[in-house]
Amino acid sequence: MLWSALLLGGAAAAPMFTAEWRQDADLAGQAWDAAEACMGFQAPAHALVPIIRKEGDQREPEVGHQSDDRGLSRIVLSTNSGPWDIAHLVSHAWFDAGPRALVEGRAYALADCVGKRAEGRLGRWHDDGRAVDQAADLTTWSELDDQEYPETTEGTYKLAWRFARVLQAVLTQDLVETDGLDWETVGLALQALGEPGAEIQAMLDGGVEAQREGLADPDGDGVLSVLERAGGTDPLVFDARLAFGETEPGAHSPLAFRPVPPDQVGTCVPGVPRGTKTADIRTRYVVDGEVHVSKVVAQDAWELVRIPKKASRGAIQVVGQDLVENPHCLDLDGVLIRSAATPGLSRFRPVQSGASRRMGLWTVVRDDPPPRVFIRLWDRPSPVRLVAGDGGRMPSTVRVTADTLLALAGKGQLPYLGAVAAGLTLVHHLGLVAPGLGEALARDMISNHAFNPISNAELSDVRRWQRRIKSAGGAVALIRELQAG
Ligand SMILES: [Ca+2]
Ligand SMILES: [Ca+2]
Repeated sequence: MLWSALLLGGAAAAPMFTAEWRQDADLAGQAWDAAEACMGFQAPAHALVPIIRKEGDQREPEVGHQSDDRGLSRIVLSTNSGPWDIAHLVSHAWFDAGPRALVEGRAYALADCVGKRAEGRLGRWHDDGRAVDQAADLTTWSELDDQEYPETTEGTYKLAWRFARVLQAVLTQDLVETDGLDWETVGLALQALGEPGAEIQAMLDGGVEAQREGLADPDGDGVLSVLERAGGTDPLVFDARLAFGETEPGAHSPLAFRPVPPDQVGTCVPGVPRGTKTADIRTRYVVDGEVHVSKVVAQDAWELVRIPKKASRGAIQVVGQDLVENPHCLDLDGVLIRSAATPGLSRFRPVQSGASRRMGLWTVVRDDPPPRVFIRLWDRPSPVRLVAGDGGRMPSTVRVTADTLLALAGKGQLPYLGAVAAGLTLVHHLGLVAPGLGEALARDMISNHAFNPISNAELSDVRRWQRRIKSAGGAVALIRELQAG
């Protein structure tokens, strides 16, 4: 065997990691083997690479990796560094030179591949695809930014990682794997791609806001918005084919396939077979890059479907032909209404769209998770009428003013249920979980008292609030009173 080693001469070999904690050296060795498998070649490194855990707040040496012209020479960890940090720092043996965002982003992408191969031993960095809160501009990101604006650091690492995934998607493997890749080379390669490349370049040139927007996956189909635009799909419309490689006929029908937002609240079954109250559904979701498909289960049409919390994206698929819109559950922007007994919830739809268009009643800022008001309609005599289903979080910004209410009441055109929905939503947005007030407001808003048999609150409660509205001098006055006090 000796002669073959001699023939190969100085061919790179895996380094030997040494560490005070034996587990660090073992994990680094596993990370190295996984990274080599991911990349298909060895990175330069010293034959012996020490791993140091520095004490507490000791300033020197800096946590990170060190390299010289012979490659990776040392890894410095803090006392809290975990397996994922080891995977990331080992990955820097492959990516060490060049602009910071290109180096860090590709090291993270490699560490992610390492984490996948190591099957949980090295951990993973979860990416839910949401736009990062704060970040520095990738094209100018430097160590200095981290010191001056520490709050942007984590977001910028995530942006850099996502940008590395964009490069993996559009550039040749050779180029993506080249240590020392610089912005000029990236720019030329993008230019050579024509229109899709120009889309990506425009995002880079657009600064940090354009990068935050383009390097996010708001529709949850797993493809970053800038790549969707480059590839001609809609960045705001979930595409089952992108997400799951779904090719079954009907998979794109909005009644058969619906994304489940990662808000852990649940989503309506979109469609049901005509004339039934149950739907055969399955869920599909992605955890750590793997697609999971559940078995088909029958579910009541008014129940919500959830996917596991850790899923990065998911969808419901309704199995069956001749689907109609689910009459028991309505999932509108910002409002979820479901009814165990009463079909015909689509009557709420014009109220919601009309209200948001004209008056902004449902103009809820969609922060994470989107704050939503739940309105649940039950058969009498259940005393449970309104459930605030947004986990106790109140919407951070809701533009509902007394004038809005006045305008709504003045129209006198809302269908009864719509007015109930508006009233309940309004009191919830005001921070008052008072079903009786919601219905009393609804009755006050509409001139037509042809009440629907559904009651959203106990009648005595409604009457109590009706008396308060009267003694306050009207609904607007009462709302002002309640807001003040
Ligand atoms: Ca997307
Ligand atoms: Ca899409």
